Amino acid sequence: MKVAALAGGVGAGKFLRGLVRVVPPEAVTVIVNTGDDLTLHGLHVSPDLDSVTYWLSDLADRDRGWGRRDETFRALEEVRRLGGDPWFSLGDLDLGTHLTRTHWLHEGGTLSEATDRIRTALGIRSVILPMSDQQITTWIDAIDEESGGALSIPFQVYWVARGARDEVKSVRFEGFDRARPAPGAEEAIGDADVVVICPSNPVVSVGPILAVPGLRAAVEVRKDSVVGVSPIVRGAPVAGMADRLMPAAGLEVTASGAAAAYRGLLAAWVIDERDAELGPGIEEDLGIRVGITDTLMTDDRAAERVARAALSLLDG
Ligand code: FO1
Repeated sequence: MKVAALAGGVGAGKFLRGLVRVVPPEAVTVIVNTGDDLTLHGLHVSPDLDSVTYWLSDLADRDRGWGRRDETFRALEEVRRLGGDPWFSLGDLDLGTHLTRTHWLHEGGTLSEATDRIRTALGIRSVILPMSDQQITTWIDAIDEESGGALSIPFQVYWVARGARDEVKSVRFEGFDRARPAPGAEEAIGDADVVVICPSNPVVSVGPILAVPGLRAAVEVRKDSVVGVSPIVRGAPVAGMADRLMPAAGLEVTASGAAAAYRGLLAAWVIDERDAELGPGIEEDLGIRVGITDTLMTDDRAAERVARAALSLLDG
């Protein structure tokens, strides 16, 4: 069975570790959001690509969710001592990834090529693709918490530098009109037996992927084979900031609201057992099948259970 997975960061990383216990890792192609990418200290940083890569290679820090396990931050401490502004915490091991990727990009390689070299070097057998080799940037239009004025900032400035304190008005994807899907992304979706939408933020993780010209249409034609997993449990995101961003996109912060983000793209949706009462409403509203399980992925066994629940919904 071939699987194509649309993925953001932490929730997707955890889920994918379960997925590759259910299907052979080499049968999985992961298409990852790069709308959060940023340039820091001259380095190209791809937080969601790195989260997926670190989780699949079992190098991720399970407690923090992002970055490397057994990480140190000595280089950034030095940046601070010298008067630089290390507002985004890049660990010493993580910096090795950014240095290598940036070097290959400067040599003329593409982000897909760099991503493939990194995942191969780390022994990952699944294919990991950025959504596009062209830069698409997620911008947040918000109200400045201090001045009350309008603010337009890249996603990581909103989330990390400003601690998500500003009220979000809208989310924009800059550059998508000049972007193409990464080589192999449309084919992976077209060839897959199952397309999985990972438990990621529908607005700023999966939203940018679907904004890449051609990718929404590629998923739409496969909608009878698409299953998603809710990132929302009991009205709150399991990780991240979906509660601040979904209302700005006109979505209720519930498992139903997250499903509604994919109206017309899904055959099935997995919700948490704590939200079981929402199941019939989602089935009726979206005309899809709903599966119910414990979706909290505290370890790989739990993630495997969620992956099995998702895949079994499309059986027969
Ligand atoms: N998130 C934070 O809240 N603070 C950080 O300093 C931070 C650094 C960081 C470095 C590398 C990386 O791959 C991810 C990092 N993240 C950090 C996570 C990231 O900001 C977001 O959680 C994801 O982009 C959302 O999917």
